[in-house]
Amino acid sequence: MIDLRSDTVTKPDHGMRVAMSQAEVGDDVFGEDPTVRQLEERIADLLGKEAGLFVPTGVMGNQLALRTHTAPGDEVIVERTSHIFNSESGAAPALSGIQLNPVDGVDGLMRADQVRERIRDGYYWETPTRLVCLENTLNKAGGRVPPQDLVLDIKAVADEHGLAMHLDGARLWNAAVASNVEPRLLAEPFASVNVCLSKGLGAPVGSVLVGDRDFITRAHRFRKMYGGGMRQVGILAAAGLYALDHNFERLADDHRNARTLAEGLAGLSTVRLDPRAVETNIVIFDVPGHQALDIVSRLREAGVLVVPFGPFTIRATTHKDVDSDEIERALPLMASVLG
Ligand code: TLP
Repeated sequence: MIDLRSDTVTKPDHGMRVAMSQAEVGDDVFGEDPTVRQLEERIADLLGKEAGLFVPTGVMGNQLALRTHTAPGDEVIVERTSHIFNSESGAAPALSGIQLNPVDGVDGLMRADQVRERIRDGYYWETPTRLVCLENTLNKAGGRVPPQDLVLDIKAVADEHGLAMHLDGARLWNAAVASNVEPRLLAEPFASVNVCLSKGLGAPVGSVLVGDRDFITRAHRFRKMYGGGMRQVGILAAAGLYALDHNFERLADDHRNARTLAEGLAGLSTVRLDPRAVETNIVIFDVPGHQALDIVSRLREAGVLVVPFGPFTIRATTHKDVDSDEIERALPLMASVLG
């Protein structure tokens, strides 16, 4: 099977497992795990922020950010296709008592004037806007990297209204490699950023939420409240440190493989896809007139795993555990279903 369902399906390699087995550990609830400290400080530094907090998942990192930036009854502006709005099990209203205000962007991108129109800070009967969330890369928009000038335009509007910005940077590493921009520059406009170690970087688990020291101190309390206080978790942090050392630059291979896959798929009669839109490791394509679920199960029979991303839309994701040979092998298998 060639597994292109997600970049979350990778398995820790030998080197990563050795690093995990040798990690120095302590009880992180007592703040005594040196490997966790090292990971938190390293990622905070890479993203140009004062402090970091190791959390088990991207969802927890995002939700801690929402909880820490807001109070119950507040509103947060998001883009309609964002992960926070669509794929976090209703956590924002359930755990923070907040309302999400979704803006319809184009290819996952909101414009600054759309954000301005949604801000409510006038009458007391309105739901006060507190935060604007962006995503990089844009998962549902096929791994696109939001142009930085657009991010800065939105930041200017947020500043005018005294709003903080949070970035769901689950795949910020991919964005940095694809655009050849330092992660800290991409993180700069945001008060808080969550980055994942368990996506393209290939660690088995873990995300890190970063921000200023006061923000992280408050998020730390909510992490405990959400049941995310972990103990000798340096074993997992070690996988993250290893991933940063060994799997960061190689993301460029995943991007090349995604482009090859997209170019091959674009030539198939059933597929609608613009390969030029593939900037990172995600390939989203439409199969007009066919049910995505049906095509996904036929592709499985042919030996390729992908996921449905809409009634007529499918996502394939490249990652560390599929090399260029497997992409070349996947294409004729996919053509046997889609050609
Ligand atoms: N995304 C997963 C699925 O939930 C769709 C995937 O396979 O892409 N933000 C973004 C942009 C994400 O894509 C994801 C995971 C998360 C947050 C949540 O991360 P985890 O799964 O670690 O909670």
